[in-house]
Amino acid sequence: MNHDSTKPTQGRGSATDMGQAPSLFSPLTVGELHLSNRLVMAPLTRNRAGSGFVPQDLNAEYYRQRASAGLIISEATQISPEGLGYPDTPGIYSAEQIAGWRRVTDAVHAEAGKMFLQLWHVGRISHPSMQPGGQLPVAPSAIKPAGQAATYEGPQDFVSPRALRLDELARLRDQYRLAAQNALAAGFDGVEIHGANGYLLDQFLRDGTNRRTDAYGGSIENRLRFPLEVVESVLEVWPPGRVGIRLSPSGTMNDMHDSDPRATFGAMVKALEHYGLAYIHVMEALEADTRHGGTVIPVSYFRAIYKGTIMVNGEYDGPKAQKVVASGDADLVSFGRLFLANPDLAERLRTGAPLNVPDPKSFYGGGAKGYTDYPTLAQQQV
Ligand code: 8OZ
Repeated sequence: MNHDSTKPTQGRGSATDMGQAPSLFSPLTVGELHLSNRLVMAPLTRNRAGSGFVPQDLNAEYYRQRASAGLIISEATQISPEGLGYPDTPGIYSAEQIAGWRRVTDAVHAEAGKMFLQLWHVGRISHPSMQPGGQLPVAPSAIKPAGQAATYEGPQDFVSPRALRLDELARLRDQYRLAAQNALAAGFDGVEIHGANGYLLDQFLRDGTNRRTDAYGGSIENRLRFPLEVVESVLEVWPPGRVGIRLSPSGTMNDMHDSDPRATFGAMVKALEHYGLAYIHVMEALEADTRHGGTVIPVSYFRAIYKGTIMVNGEYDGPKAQKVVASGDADLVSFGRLFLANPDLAERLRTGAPLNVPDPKSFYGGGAKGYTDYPTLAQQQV
């Protein structure tokens, strides 16, 4: 193993390149960044932004505590008021939000951490009560998701969204570009485009949600068009080595379906290769996806297609993460719940220390409890 190496390796640290299997705990150069290890804090919605969807000092403290991750990806952050779909998620479209995020990035950088902002538009996964002027949420096509939106008044049935007109897509691309610009002003090290979990870009990718008959629907090439245009809009602001994108090829969350996910996401990943992004972030099937009949596509399917850096996510523990990195099927592993409950997760996994158990009751909303009060090993040993 390569635990002692301090020299970053460039991009894919395959076993043959290095003469030995890469370790989860060894540094890696990812795009323009030198990461101190390959453990990433996954984006986690926590619904604790302040009024105006502005990050607070409490949020800065939460991220600061987790700065020993090789990279932190922020919670999903709406790019515009119409991108909102849940209570108290932060935004990146106002001066106050930029200033709030600046406090977060300053806190993470003071601990030598690195942090990307996740750019998010929920599309149809919203509700008129969350939308400017009570308008309908927008989506590629007017197809109502099964289920309920999480509104300020509690769960309410989803509505049929309004299909975006062709002449509106430029406005949305502008929102992504402006949000990317704001992320730069807020001091982030890069951005991750949220293309997963049934939100706007995923709604364009899959044929269960995209029934458009114009250049943005129908063939796979057409369904990829808008998400790839968004990538290009973000690349007008950031160099490719500071941009990632998250995809959920096996995901069923938010009532998602595709008639041929291997073909759809295989084509997407192949198309992304051309841009030379920092990474693609691939979610594998979760237990719930398997239960809901999702097509299980392992990350190895994408490894065979994509030459760049791959981050994998999906209920990984330490040994499983080490195994996938050593195999070369992924270069980075992101952890959600484990990072939520273990601010010093990298240290705990490296030393095989016991882990704090996450408490689902405090995942979404609330204050410091279940947010900034999970102890480090050092705090537990006092
Ligand atoms: C859980 C609750 C609300 C939102 C995602 C942004 O799945 C989310 C999310 C997760 O990507």
